[in-house]
Amino acid sequence: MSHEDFPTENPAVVTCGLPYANGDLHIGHLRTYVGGDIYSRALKRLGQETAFVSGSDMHGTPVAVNAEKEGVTPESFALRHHEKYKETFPKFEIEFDNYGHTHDETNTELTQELVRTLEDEGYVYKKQIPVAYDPDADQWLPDRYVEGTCPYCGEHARGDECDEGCGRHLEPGEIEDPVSAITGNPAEYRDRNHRFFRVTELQEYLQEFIDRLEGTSNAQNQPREWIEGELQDWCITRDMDWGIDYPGETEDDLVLYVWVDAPIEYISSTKQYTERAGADTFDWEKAWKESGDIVHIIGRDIIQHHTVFWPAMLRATDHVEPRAVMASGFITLNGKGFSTSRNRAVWADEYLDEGFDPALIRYYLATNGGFQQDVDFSWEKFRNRVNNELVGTVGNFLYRSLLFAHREYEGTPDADLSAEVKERIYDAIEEFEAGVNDYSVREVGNSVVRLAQFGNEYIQGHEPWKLDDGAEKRQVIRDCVQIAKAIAVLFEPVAPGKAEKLWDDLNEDGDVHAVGVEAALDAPATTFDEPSEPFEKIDDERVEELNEKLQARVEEASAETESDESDAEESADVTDEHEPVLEDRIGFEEFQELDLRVAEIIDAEGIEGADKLAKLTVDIGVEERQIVAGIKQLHDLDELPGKKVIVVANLEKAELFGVESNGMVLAAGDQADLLTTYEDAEPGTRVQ
Ligand code: B3M
Ligand code: ZN
Repeated sequence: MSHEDFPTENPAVVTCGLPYANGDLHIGHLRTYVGGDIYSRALKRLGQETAFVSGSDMHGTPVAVNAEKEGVTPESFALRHHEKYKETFPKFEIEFDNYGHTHDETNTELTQELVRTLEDEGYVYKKQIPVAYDPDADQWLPDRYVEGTCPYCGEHARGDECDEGCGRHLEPGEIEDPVSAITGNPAEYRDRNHRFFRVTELQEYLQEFIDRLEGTSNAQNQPREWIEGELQDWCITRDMDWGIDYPGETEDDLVLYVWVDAPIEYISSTKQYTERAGADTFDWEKAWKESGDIVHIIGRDIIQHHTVFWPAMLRATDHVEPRAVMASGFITLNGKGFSTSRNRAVWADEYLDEGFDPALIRYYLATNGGFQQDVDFSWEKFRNRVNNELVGTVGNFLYRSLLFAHREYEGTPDADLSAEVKERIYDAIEEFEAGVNDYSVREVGNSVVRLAQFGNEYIQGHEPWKLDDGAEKRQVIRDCVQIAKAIAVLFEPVAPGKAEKLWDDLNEDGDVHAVGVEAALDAPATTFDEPSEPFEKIDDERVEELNEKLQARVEEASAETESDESDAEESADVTDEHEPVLEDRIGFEEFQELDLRVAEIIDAEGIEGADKLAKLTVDIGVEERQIVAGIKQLHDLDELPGKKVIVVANLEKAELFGVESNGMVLAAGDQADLLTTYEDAEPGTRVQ
């Protein structure tokens, strides 16, 4: 069964993964929220009834551990961060219809109700399991309180997640060689009674579900190995004080595992929206119990929770299953991880304090790569995107055409829209709509930039400034004003404040945040004032200053934390230096032994069971080759066919994950930036 395209008759719910209320937000955190906001606004522009909801994740060890470090209660600690998030998101124009938190009454009640339903339906059983315990601290060690070795991949992992290795969710008792994160001492395993959710009983359902699931391909594909292979029942209780109490009597005073009540907040938050806005505006019960189109937007590290446990829970409690999961890649800063403890981050507050408009970072995060690709942020790249695309393409078109229209005609000249431009705007609307249906916020943004690009070519090609006043000149300017209006409508999801200002400049009535895409073709207002320049260039000195500030902060923080080993959370190197050049030189003849060729990618698909590997079919001019490359999570594989790359054609054959690799594709750096040709060398051409 495939889903009907958006817009549908159903109420849609767009959700963003709940941020743990445990620290400051940096721009890396914003990616999923910006993505979610753009996606929900785009749906609304298509006329889809939509609720955009999220909330703070208050429970669990990520909060408890940090509160303990500060010596405050988890509740006051989490509430403080919750308030801060609630205040920060709107400053980035991330406007949830409801932003709640997991510790509020709505979520506490709903969570307990759902768990009771799970019990009533026979999905819960009691089982004795070994739980890590720190005898020195006299404390149980749930989740992040214990570290050790992942039983699946052998990497260092924390209690409930193999965060440095295979990324799997780990069940209590699974981690090997457990060590207490409180005292650093080896932990003991002691037997405890816990409650389990029979996920395994839903295996068949999950197999069908995953075939129906839409969204990004990582979310559609990664879960298959979990669902088809080692599906496990899921321990839903923890030995902690902080959390939602397990409903009813339990002998051991258990709370629910944070991953039970966290996704339920998606429902609770929708319910609060209905309670505030009325069921006529949005009916949460219809959305979650009858016929909603539910779209979850998350980071790719929590795919398993959203494609296995959560749908299993929804199914067992008779709720609507997710229609799509969009899982974003990670963000790096100058090619390396963000590091909170090393102050190696661009903080959300800092960005705003620098006076940058939210539209710029929204545009950057949304369009710098496909949603599932990793994105690198640097102030240089940021400047380039802003100056080239927002200022050079979009701003340039808007300002020059509207200024001309204002000066010559005090607004829109009297002429009908040309068929050519009408057609082009229709195409832009279609591209925008296709972006939504392909779950690509990048395409939503790019549809507008391409339209602006067309606008620039159009005005440049017709040179209205050289024309005498007459039908032709009026026609060209009339067309340009229409393109500007279409940009206001279609750019609203990516740059809501800028769209509003443009709408105002165009002297349009009504609310650009409420119109549908059709408004792009409605006749523009006949008069308008002198327009403002929508975007400002960022100059090189500014970039230098920003880099210096960042560098100084990192140095300061690393001096302070030199002896602090507690930085496992986000491993990052402090310096930005590259490796020195190898000292051993090689002769030209040695170099010539490498057969480097231009190749064209014909097909690219992920290799099942391998997180990082993709199988590429490439045309190297003389023949087609199959090459395995470690780029699965770094590139949108669907976009690779047709791209030119450079391959080592005479590398020894190898076999990876049972797949033969006949050559190697060259790529630069951790992000596997693929090498390509500057002009149009044919496949098969030797690189020398
Ligand atoms: N609070 C944050 C994370 O693991 C976690 C998400 C919950 S979504 C229901 O990324
Ligand atoms: Zn692992």
